[in-house]
Amino acid sequence: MDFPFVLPYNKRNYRPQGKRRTTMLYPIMNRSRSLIDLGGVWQFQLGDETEPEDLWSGPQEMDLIAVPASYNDQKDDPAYRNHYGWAYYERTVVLPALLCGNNGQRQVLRFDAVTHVAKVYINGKLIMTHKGGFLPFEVEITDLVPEDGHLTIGVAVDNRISHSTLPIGNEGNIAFFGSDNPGIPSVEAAKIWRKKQNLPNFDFFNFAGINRPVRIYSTPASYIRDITLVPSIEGDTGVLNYEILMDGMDSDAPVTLKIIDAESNCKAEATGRKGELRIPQVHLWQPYPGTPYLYKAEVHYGEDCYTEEFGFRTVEVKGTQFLINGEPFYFKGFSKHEDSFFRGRGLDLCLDVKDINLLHWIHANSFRTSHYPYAEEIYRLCDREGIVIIDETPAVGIGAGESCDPYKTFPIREHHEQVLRDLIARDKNHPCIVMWSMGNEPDTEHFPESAYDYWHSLYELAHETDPSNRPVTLVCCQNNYEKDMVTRSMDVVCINRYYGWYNLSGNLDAACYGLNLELDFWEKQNKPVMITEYGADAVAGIHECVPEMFSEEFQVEFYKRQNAQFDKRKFFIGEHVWNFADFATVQGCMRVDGNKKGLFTRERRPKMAAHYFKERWGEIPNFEYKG
Ligand code: GCB
Repeated sequence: MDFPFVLPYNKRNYRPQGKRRTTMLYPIMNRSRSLIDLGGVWQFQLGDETEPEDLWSGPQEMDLIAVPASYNDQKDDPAYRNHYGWAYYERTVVLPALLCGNNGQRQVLRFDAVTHVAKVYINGKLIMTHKGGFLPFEVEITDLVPEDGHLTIGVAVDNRISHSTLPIGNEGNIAFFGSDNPGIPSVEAAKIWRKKQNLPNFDFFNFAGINRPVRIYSTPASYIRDITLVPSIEGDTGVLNYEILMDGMDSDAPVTLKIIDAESNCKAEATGRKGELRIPQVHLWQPYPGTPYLYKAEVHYGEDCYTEEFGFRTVEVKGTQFLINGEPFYFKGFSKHEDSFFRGRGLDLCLDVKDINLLHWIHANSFRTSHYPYAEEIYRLCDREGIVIIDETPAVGIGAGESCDPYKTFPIREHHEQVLRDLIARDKNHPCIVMWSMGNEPDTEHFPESAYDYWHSLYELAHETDPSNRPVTLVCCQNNYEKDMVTRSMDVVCINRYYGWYNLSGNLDAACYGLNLELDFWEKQNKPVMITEYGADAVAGIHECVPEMFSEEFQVEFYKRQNAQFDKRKFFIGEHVWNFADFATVQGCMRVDGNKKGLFTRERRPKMAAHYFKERWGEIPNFEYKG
């Protein structure tokens, strides 16, 4: 049974744990919708593992905390940085009179992402619970807004990761401080140093909290709930199949749709919730430096209206090519992270704009949202700026070594399916997205059949769910590729490889040998293949005449040698460097102040390798690189 995603709160249908319906429009302000941003300084207190009650009393002594942002680095306190369990946020606002009372408007409280579990309270009562730290959720609060407009919003946030969360945390949550091998002969003596903590099965810091905006928006009582746009191209005509979902009070008002071009001309219009529109001499959405031309779909329904931008572009896998608008595309770019000083994983629009400009500077045309869905704002920027995206779920870390089949032991499938559906529902209309990645580096080697069953049902789900039926992939780790049955069955083979770094460390001759052996294998599979991660840590400022690991010179040499191998292979359709920038991760003996594989430092200064790639990618066209 499919319960409504937006839960109008009243006693009859109060269902905080209800299964969610996966449609949700990005919140906008226009003539029919108001939008209030609740970003700012909230009150905050760390909790423990105790499950919060259904009634909110509001923690007594509260710290200040900025929203949106992760809480971990906002105070120089190990309790913040290494927190394990719940944390509490609270803010009281007074809504304007025109948004209160029975005014024929719905008020909706929307969270763009709370990491990883959120319990939301309004004026003391629990109204919603949401699991999953990287996708939006919302709840209708119309009946909860009192006449005087006072709203106390409480949010309890749980940052614990486990085998049942995405990303995956190692079960047990008990670790020896500093090392898994304490070097203390007596286990009993060593236990003194054990402490409960998150043990990520992934290599990025487990930043938590209200990481993305919190907003209250209004719609008329009868409203547009979702818009699906499926553009295609016939000759020089753009064909748009569309479907509009409406909800709220019963209304027989007609639905109308207008297509407006970038010069504000109406190019086509239609009435009805579903149909097809044709636009002759259509302008295509092309990756930069082509023109990422955008149209607007303007939908009216009764008193409501909503405008969604979209682009006409096609994506297709044909033989060993990845075609955008019918031409073979070469991916030049990065796997990235949402990561910055102080904010952690918090939305930072200035950083997003800076990163897009750096992508242009270095002549990149694409990136992957490793290892989770990013904030909606970056996709909107990429639509405008012509940057191509591979959009990834937070399924990272599904693996537990050769003695444990994660697909039989991790209770994750249902959540994974929900996240995949939610991701596609959120992002389906973006022209910048050309492929879905179901996850990063799961175990596909030790239990090849279980892995195949698991990933193939998700693969089919992704294809069924995406109205535009984009290609689907799974990003695979350095493994025994001869045993792995999943990777070769994806629409595009995406491989993360660390020849010369984790494997055959420092020996670039051997690395090229290993890489070429593997490329020979892939050549026979008759699929497009791209590298979605390869890289070497380089500590900015370490220079050497004879390049050795961790120096900037080694990082350049590493890439030069491997790129030369890729250039020889026609089926090889792209290179995504790991990583765009240095980033924070779990402390450990392999990491010096974070992961240093960035081409840019965490503060976005270029290393030598950034200059090397700027030159290389400046000479590689988006299309027809391999003929
Ligand atoms: C990988 C992971 C990525 C790590 C990277 C590394 O294979 O996908 O999350 O950060 O290697 O630097 O070790």
